[in-house]
Amino acid sequence: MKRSIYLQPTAIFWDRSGRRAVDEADLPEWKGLPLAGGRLSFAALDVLTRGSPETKRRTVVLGDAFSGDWGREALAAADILEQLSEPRARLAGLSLDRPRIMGIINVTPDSFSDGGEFQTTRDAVEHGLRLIEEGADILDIGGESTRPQADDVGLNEELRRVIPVVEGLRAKTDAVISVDTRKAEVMRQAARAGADILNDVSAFTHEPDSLEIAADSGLPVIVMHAQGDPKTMNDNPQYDDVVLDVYDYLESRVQACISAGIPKSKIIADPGIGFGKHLHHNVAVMAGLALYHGLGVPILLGASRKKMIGQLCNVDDAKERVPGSLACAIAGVAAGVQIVRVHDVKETKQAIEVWRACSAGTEKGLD
Ligand code: 7PJ
Repeated sequence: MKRSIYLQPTAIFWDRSGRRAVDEADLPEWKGLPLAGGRLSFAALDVLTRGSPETKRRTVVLGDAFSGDWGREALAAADILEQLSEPRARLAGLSLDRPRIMGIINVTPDSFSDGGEFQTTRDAVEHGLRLIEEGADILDIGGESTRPQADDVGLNEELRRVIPVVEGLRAKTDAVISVDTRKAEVMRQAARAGADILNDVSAFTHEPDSLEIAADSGLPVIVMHAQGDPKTMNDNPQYDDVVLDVYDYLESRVQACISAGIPKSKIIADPGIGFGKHLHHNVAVMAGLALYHGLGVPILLGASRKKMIGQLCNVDDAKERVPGSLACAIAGVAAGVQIVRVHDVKETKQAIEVWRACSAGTEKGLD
Protein backbone atom coordinates (compact mmCIF):
# COMPACT_ATOMS: atom_id res chain seq x y z
CA MET A 1 0.00 0.00 0.00
CA LYS A 2 1.19 3.47 -0.78
CA ARG A 3 0.08 5.99 1.79
CA SER A 4 -0.44 9.57 0.79
CA ILE A 5 0.38 11.08 4.15
CA TYR A 6 3.11 10.29 6.67
CA LEU A 7 4.04 11.80 10.04
CA GLN A 8 7.59 12.23 11.25
CA PRO A 9 7.99 13.26 14.89
CA THR A 10 10.32 16.20 15.24
CA ALA A 11 11.40 18.62 17.96
CA ILE A 12 12.40 15.53 19.95
CA PHE A 13 13.53 16.20 23.50
CA TRP A 14 14.25 14.39 26.74
CA ASP A 15 11.19 14.38 28.99
CA ARG A 16 12.19 16.55 31.96
CA SER A 17 8.76 16.80 33.52
CA GLY A 18 10.16 15.44 36.78
CA ARG A 19 12.65 18.31 36.99
CA ARG A 20 10.48 21.41 36.66
CA ALA A 21 11.59 24.48 38.52
CA VAL A 22 9.61 25.10 41.70
CA ASP A 23 8.50 28.55 40.57
CA GLU A 24 6.90 27.04 37.48
CA ALA A 25 4.44 25.07 39.55
CA ASP A 26 1.42 27.10 38.44
CA LEU A 27 2.19 26.95 34.75
CA PRO A 28 0.19 24.35 32.90
CA GLU A 29 2.48 21.48 32.17
CA TRP A 30 2.93 20.70 28.53
CA LYS A 31 4.92 17.62 27.78
CA GLY A 32 4.52 16.91 24.10
CA LEU A 33 3.84 13.28 23.37
CA PRO A 34 6.08 10.41 24.43
CA LEU A 35 8.00 8.89 21.55
CA ALA A 36 7.20 5.17 21.46
CA GLY A 37 6.58 5.22 25.19
CA GLY A 38 10.23 5.99 25.97
CA ARG A 39 11.98 8.84 27.73
CA LEU A 40 12.03 11.01 24.62
CA SER A 41 9.06 13.18 23.69
CA PHE A 42 8.21 15.10 20.55
CA ALA A 43 6.65 18.50 20.25
CA ALA A 44 6.00 18.75 16.53
CA LEU A 45 5.33 16.70 13.45
CA ASP A 46 6.67 16.92 9.94
CA VAL A 47 3.72 16.12 7.75
CA LEU A 48 4.89 14.48 4.54
CA THR A 49 2.63 14.23 1.54
CA ARG A 50 3.55 12.20 -1.50
CA GLY A 51 3.41 14.32 -4.61
CA SER A 52 5.01 14.26 -7.99
CA PRO A 53 7.74 14.91 -8.52
CA GLU A 54 8.48 15.95 -4.95
CA THR A 55 7.25 14.93 -1.52
CA LYS A 56 5.87 17.96 0.33
CA ARG A 57 6.94 18.49 3.90
CA ARG A 58 5.62 20.95 6.43
CA THR A 59 6.05 21.18 10.16
CA VAL A 60 3.17 21.59 12.59
CA VAL A 61 3.50 21.92 16.34
CA LEU A 62 1.46 19.32 18.16
CA GLY A 63 -1.17 21.66 19.56
CA ASP A 64 -2.06 22.68 16.02
CA ALA A 65 -1.90 19.22 14.54
CA PHE A 66 -5.62 18.55 14.42
CA SER A 67 -6.81 22.03 13.68
CA GLY A 68 -6.05 24.36 10.82
CA ASP A 69 -6.09 23.63 7.15
CA TRP A 70 -4.85 20.07 7.14
CA GLY A 71 -7.35 18.72 9.67
CA ARG A 72 -9.08 16.33 7.28
CA GLU A 73 -5.82 14.92 5.98
CA ALA A 74 -4.53 14.58 9.50
CA LEU A 75 -7.40 12.34 10.42
CA ALA A 76 -6.22 9.96 7.73
CA ALA A 77 -2.96 9.77 9.65
CA ALA A 78 -4.52 9.59 13.11
CA ASP A 79 -3.59 5.90 13.28
CA ILE A 80 0.05 6.86 12.78
CA LEU A 81 -0.06 9.47 15.54
CA GLU A 82 -1.31 6.86 17.95
CA GLN A 83 1.43 4.41 16.95
CA LEU A 84 4.08 7.09 17.35
CA SER A 85 3.56 7.43 21.07
CA GLU A 86 2.34 4.02 22.25
CA PRO A 87 4.80 2.13 24.45
CA ARG A 88 6.56 -0.80 22.82
CA ALA A 89 6.39 -4.29 24.31
CA ARG A 90 9.42 -5.90 25.90
CA LEU A 91 11.57 -7.77 23.45
CA ALA A 92 12.86 -11.17 24.59
CA GLY A 93 12.68 -9.83 28.14
CA LEU A 94 14.35 -6.47 27.37
CA SER A 95 12.46 -3.26 28.01
CA LEU A 96 12.72 -0.90 25.07
CA ASP A 97 12.20 2.42 26.80
CA ARG A 98 15.97 2.93 26.60
CA PRO A 99 18.38 2.23 23.75
CA ARG A 100 19.74 -1.30 23.48
CA ILE A 101 23.00 -2.39 21.91
CA MET A 102 23.17 -5.36 19.56
CA GLY A 103 26.76 -6.59 19.14
CA ILE A 104 27.73 -8.18 15.84
CA ILE A 105 29.38 -11.60 15.64
CA ASN A 106 30.43 -12.49 12.12
CA VAL A 107 31.16 -16.17 11.65
CA THR A 108 32.47 -15.81 8.16
CA PRO A 109 35.91 -17.13 7.22
CA ASP A 110 37.30 -13.72 6.41
CA SER A 111 36.17 -12.27 9.75
CA PHE A 112 38.06 -14.64 11.99
CA SER A 113 41.73 -15.28 11.38
CA ASP A 114 43.15 -18.83 11.58
CA GLY A 115 40.97 -21.37 9.85
CA GLY A 116 39.72 -24.55 11.44
CA GLU A 117 36.18 -25.25 12.52
CA PHE A 118 36.75 -25.44 16.26
CA GLN A 119 38.96 -22.42 16.23
CA THR A 120 36.32 -20.37 14.44
CA THR A 121 33.50 -21.45 16.75
CA ARG A 122 35.59 -20.88 19.85
CA ASP A 123 36.69 -17.47 18.65
CA ALA A 124 33.11 -16.49 17.88
CA VAL A 125 31.83 -17.59 21.29
CA GLU A 126 34.67 -15.78 23.04
CA HIS A 127 34.00 -12.70 20.99
CA GLY A 128 30.33 -12.83 21.99
CA LEU A 129 31.14 -13.16 25.68
CA ARG A 130 33.48 -10.19 25.38
CA LEU A 131 30.76 -8.11 23.73
CA ILE A 132 28.38 -8.90 26.59
CA GLU A 133 31.01 -7.81 29.10
CA GLU A 134 31.37 -4.59 27.12
CA GLY A 135 27.65 -3.89 27.42
CA ALA A 136 25.85 -5.65 24.58
CA ASP A 137 22.20 -6.43 25.35
CA ILE A 138 21.79 -8.63 22.30
CA LEU A 139 24.25 -10.65 20.19
CA ASP A 140 23.64 -11.01 16.46
CA ILE A 141 25.28 -14.07 14.92
CA GLY A 142 25.66 -14.19 11.16
CA GLY A 143 27.27 -16.82 8.94
CA GLU A 144 26.46 -15.40 5.55
CA SER A 145 28.07 -12.21 4.40
CA THR A 146 25.35 -10.00 2.98
CA ARG A 147 27.75 -7.25 2.14
CA PRO A 148 27.46 -5.82 -1.36
CA GLN A 149 28.78 -8.23 -4.04
CA ALA A 150 28.89 -11.13 -1.58
CA ASP A 151 28.40 -14.62 -2.98
CA ASP A 152 25.73 -16.91 -1.58
CA VAL A 153 26.76 -19.32 1.14
CA GLY A 154 25.37 -22.89 0.94
CA LEU A 155 22.94 -24.11 3.57
CA ASN A 156 25.24 -26.71 5.11
CA GLU A 157 28.12 -24.30 5.34
CA GLU A 158 25.95 -21.66 6.99
CA LEU A 159 24.54 -24.19 9.47
CA ARG A 160 28.07 -25.40 10.24
CA ARG A 161 29.17 -21.84 10.98
CA VAL A 162 26.18 -20.58 12.93
CA ILE A 163 24.58 -23.35 14.98
CA PRO A 164 27.62 -24.30 17.11
CA VAL A 165 28.07 -20.64 18.00
CA VAL A 166 24.42 -20.32 19.07
CA GLU A 167 24.79 -23.51 21.15
CA GLY A 168 28.12 -22.41 22.59
CA LEU A 169 26.80 -19.01 23.64
CA ARG A 170 23.49 -20.41 24.91
CA ALA A 171 25.42 -22.72 27.22
CA LYS A 172 27.40 -19.82 28.65
CA THR A 173 25.07 -16.83 28.79
CA ASP A 174 21.49 -15.68 29.24
CA ALA A 175 22.07 -12.75 26.89
CA VAL A 176 19.58 -12.34 24.09
CA ILE A 177 20.80 -14.14 20.97
CA SER A 178 19.75 -13.10 17.48
CA VAL A 179 20.59 -14.98 14.29
CA ASP A 180 21.18 -13.08 11.07
CA THR A 181 20.03 -15.37 8.26
CA ARG A 182 17.82 -15.52 5.19
CA LYS A 183 17.46 -19.31 5.29
CA ALA A 184 14.44 -21.07 6.75
CA GLU A 185 16.39 -24.14 7.85
CA VAL A 186 18.99 -22.01 9.65
CA MET A 187 16.12 -20.24 11.42
CA ARG A 188 14.57 -23.57 12.45
CA GLN A 189 17.78 -25.04 13.80
CA ALA A 190 18.85 -21.77 15.45
CA ALA A 191 15.52 -21.59 17.28
CA ARG A 192 16.03 -25.15 18.48
CA ALA A 193 19.57 -24.32 19.60
CA GLY A 194 18.27 -21.53 21.81
CA ALA A 195 18.23 -18.36 19.69
CA ASP A 196 15.85 -15.63 20.88
CA ILE A 197 15.41 -13.47 17.75
CA LEU A 198 15.41 -14.13 13.99
CA ASN A 199 16.99 -11.34 11.94
CA ASP A 200 16.40 -11.55 8.19
CA VAL A 201 17.81 -8.86 5.90
CA SER A 202 15.35 -10.03 3.23
CA ALA A 203 12.40 -9.56 5.62
CA PHE A 204 11.43 -13.23 5.11
CA THR A 205 11.18 -12.98 1.34
CA HIS A 206 14.37 -14.83 0.30
CA GLU A 207 12.95 -18.32 0.89
CA PRO A 208 9.27 -19.11 0.44
CA ASP A 209 8.80 -21.00 3.72
CA SER A 210 10.92 -18.74 5.93
CA LEU A 211 8.00 -16.70 7.21
CA GLU A 212 6.07 -19.80 8.23
CA ILE A 213 9.11 -21.29 9.96
CA ALA A 214 9.67 -17.99 11.78
CA ALA A 215 6.04 -17.88 12.90
CA ASP A 216 6.24 -21.52 14.06
CA SER A 217 9.31 -20.72 16.15
CA GLY A 218 7.32 -18.20 18.21
CA LEU A 219 10.40 -15.95 18.27
CA PRO A 220 10.51 -12.19 17.66
CA VAL A 221 11.62 -11.24 14.15
CA ILE A 222 13.52 -8.38 12.55
CA VAL A 223 12.30 -7.31 9.13
CA MET A 224 14.79 -5.20 7.21
CA HIS A 225 14.33 -3.21 4.04
CA ALA A 226 16.58 -4.11 1.13
CA GLN A 227 16.17 -3.49 -2.56
CA GLY A 228 17.47 -6.35 -4.69
CA ASP A 229 19.83 -9.18 -3.82
CA PRO A 230 23.09 -8.47 -1.97
CA LYS A 231 25.11 -9.36 -5.06
CA THR A 232 23.67 -6.62 -7.23
CA MET A 233 21.68 -4.40 -4.88
CA ASN A 234 23.87 -1.33 -5.03
CA ASP A 235 24.23 -1.27 -8.82
CA ASN A 236 21.18 0.81 -9.61
CA PRO A 237 18.68 1.25 -6.79
CA GLN A 238 15.49 3.08 -7.74
CA TYR A 239 13.04 4.93 -5.51
CA ASP A 240 10.30 7.53 -5.88
CA ASP A 241 11.11 8.80 -2.41
CA VAL A 242 13.48 6.50 -0.58
CA VAL A 243 12.33 7.39 2.94
CA LEU A 244 8.65 6.81 2.13
CA ASP A 245 9.23 3.79 -0.11
CA VAL A 246 11.16 2.12 2.72
CA TYR A 247 8.27 2.96 5.07
CA ASP A 248 5.72 1.37 2.72
CA TYR A 249 7.84 -1.73 2.31
CA LEU A 250 8.35 -2.16 6.05
CA GLU A 251 4.64 -1.60 6.65
CA SER A 252 3.81 -4.32 4.12
CA ARG A 253 6.30 -6.75 5.68
CA VAL A 254 5.04 -6.06 9.20
CA GLN A 255 1.58 -6.85 7.85
CA ALA A 256 2.84 -10.04 6.18
CA CYS A 257 4.33 -11.17 9.50
CA ILE A 258 1.07 -10.46 11.31
CA SER A 259 -0.86 -12.38 8.65
CA ALA A 260 1.51 -15.31 9.14
CA GLY A 261 0.66 -15.36 12.85
CA ILE A 262 3.50 -13.32 14.38
CA PRO A 263 2.08 -10.87 16.90
CA LYS A 264 2.93 -7.24 16.27
CA SER A 265 4.61 -7.10 19.68
CA LYS A 266 7.27 -9.47 18.31
CA ILE A 267 8.20 -7.54 15.19
CA ILE A 268 11.10 -5.11 14.81
CA ALA A 269 11.63 -2.98 11.70
CA ASP A 270 14.93 -1.85 10.20
CA PRO A 271 15.34 0.56 7.26
CA GLY A 272 18.43 -1.35 6.07
CA ILE A 273 21.26 1.16 5.71
CA GLY A 274 23.44 0.19 2.73
CA PHE A 275 21.08 -2.44 1.30
CA GLY A 276 20.22 -1.26 -2.20
CA LYS A 277 20.91 2.36 -1.36
CA HIS A 278 23.38 4.91 -2.63
CA LEU A 279 24.91 7.50 -0.33
CA HIS A 280 22.15 10.06 -0.93
CA HIS A 281 19.54 7.38 -0.13
CA ASN A 282 21.34 6.35 3.07
CA VAL A 283 21.64 9.86 4.46
CA ALA A 284 18.01 10.59 3.57
CA VAL A 285 16.96 7.50 5.53
CA MET A 286 19.16 8.54 8.47
CA ALA A 287 17.48 11.95 8.53
CA GLY A 288 14.07 10.30 8.32
CA LEU A 289 14.56 7.66 11.03
CA ALA A 290 11.90 9.02 13.40
CA LEU A 291 9.28 8.52 10.68
CA TYR A 292 9.53 4.75 11.10
CA HIS A 293 8.09 4.90 14.63
CA GLY A 294 4.77 5.33 12.82
CA LEU A 295 4.95 1.61 12.05
CA GLY A 296 4.18 1.01 15.73
CA VAL A 297 7.09 -1.40 16.27
CA PRO A 298 10.61 -0.99 17.66
CA ILE A 299 13.21 0.31 15.20
CA LEU A 300 16.66 -1.16 14.69
CA LEU A 301 19.50 0.74 13.01
CA GLY A 302 22.55 -0.94 11.51
CA ALA A 303 25.03 1.58 10.19
CA SER A 304 28.17 0.37 11.95
CA ARG A 305 31.34 0.69 9.84
CA LYS A 306 29.28 0.80 6.67
CA LYS A 307 30.35 2.27 3.36
CA MET A 308 28.18 5.36 3.89
CA ILE A 309 30.66 6.47 6.55
CA GLY A 310 33.60 5.71 4.28
CA GLN A 311 32.05 7.74 1.49
CA LEU A 312 31.22 10.72 3.68
CA CYS A 313 34.70 10.88 5.16
CA ASN A 314 36.92 9.19 2.58
CA VAL A 315 37.83 6.23 4.79
CA ASP A 316 38.43 2.98 2.91
CA ASP A 317 39.36 0.77 5.86
CA ALA A 318 36.15 -0.30 7.65
CA LYS A 319 38.02 -0.56 10.97
CA GLU A 320 38.80 3.15 10.75
CA ARG A 321 35.10 4.02 10.64
CA VAL A 322 34.42 3.79 14.38
CA PRO A 323 33.95 7.53 15.03
CA GLY A 324 31.48 7.81 12.16
CA SER A 325 29.72 4.69 13.44
CA LEU A 326 29.30 6.32 16.85
CA ALA A 327 27.86 9.42 15.21
CA CYS A 328 25.33 7.21 13.38
CA ALA A 329 24.40 5.39 16.60
CA ILE A 330 23.83 8.69 18.41
CA ALA A 331 21.83 10.08 15.48
CA GLY A 332 19.74 6.92 15.79
CA VAL A 333 19.10 6.96 19.52
CA ALA A 334 18.39 10.71 19.38
CA ALA A 335 15.64 9.83 16.90
CA GLY A 336 14.31 7.25 19.36
CA VAL A 337 15.71 4.14 17.68
CA GLN A 338 15.44 1.32 20.22
CA ILE A 339 18.27 -0.95 19.02
CA VAL A 340 21.60 -0.14 17.41
CA ARG A 341 23.46 -2.99 15.71
CA VAL A 342 27.19 -2.36 16.09
CA HIS A 343 30.65 -3.89 15.94
CA ASP A 344 32.14 -1.59 18.57
CA VAL A 345 30.05 -2.24 21.66
CA LYS A 346 32.25 -0.65 24.32
CA GLU A 347 32.62 2.57 22.34
CA THR A 348 28.91 2.71 21.52
CA LYS A 349 27.94 2.09 25.12
CA GLN A 350 30.11 5.03 26.24
CA ALA A 351 28.71 7.32 23.55
CA ILE A 352 25.10 6.47 24.44
CA GLU A 353 25.62 6.87 28.18
CA VAL A 354 27.15 10.30 27.69
CA TRP A 355 24.41 11.30 25.26
CA ARG A 356 21.75 10.15 27.73
CA ALA A 357 23.23 12.07 30.65
CA CYS A 358 23.67 15.21 28.58
CA SER A 359 20.12 14.95 27.21
CA ALA A 360 18.54 14.20 30.58
CA GLY A 361 20.63 16.81 32.37
CA THR A 362 21.18 14.41 35.21
CA GLU A 363 23.55 11.58 35.91
CA LYS A 364 20.79 9.77 37.77
CA GLY A 365 17.78 7.85 36.59
CA LEU A 366 19.26 6.71 33.36
CA ASP A 367 17.71 3.26 33.66
C1 7PJ B 1 22.40 -5.46 8.84
C2 7PJ B 1 22.01 -6.75 9.20
C3 7PJ B 1 21.56 -4.36 9.17
C4 7PJ B 1 20.06 -5.96 10.16
C5 7PJ B 1 23.88 -6.84 8.15
C6 7PJ B 1 27.00 -5.33 7.79
C7 7PJ B 1 26.25 -6.11 6.79
N1 7PJ B 1 20.85 -7.01 9.85
N2 7PJ B 1 22.95 -7.60 8.76
N3 7PJ B 1 20.40 -4.67 9.82
N4 7PJ B 1 23.59 -5.54 8.20
N5 7PJ B 1 18.90 -6.16 10.80
O1 7PJ B 1 26.92 -5.53 8.99
O2 7PJ B 1 27.77 -4.43 7.31
O3 7PJ B 1 21.81 -3.19 8.88
S1 7PJ B 1 25.31 -7.52 7.42
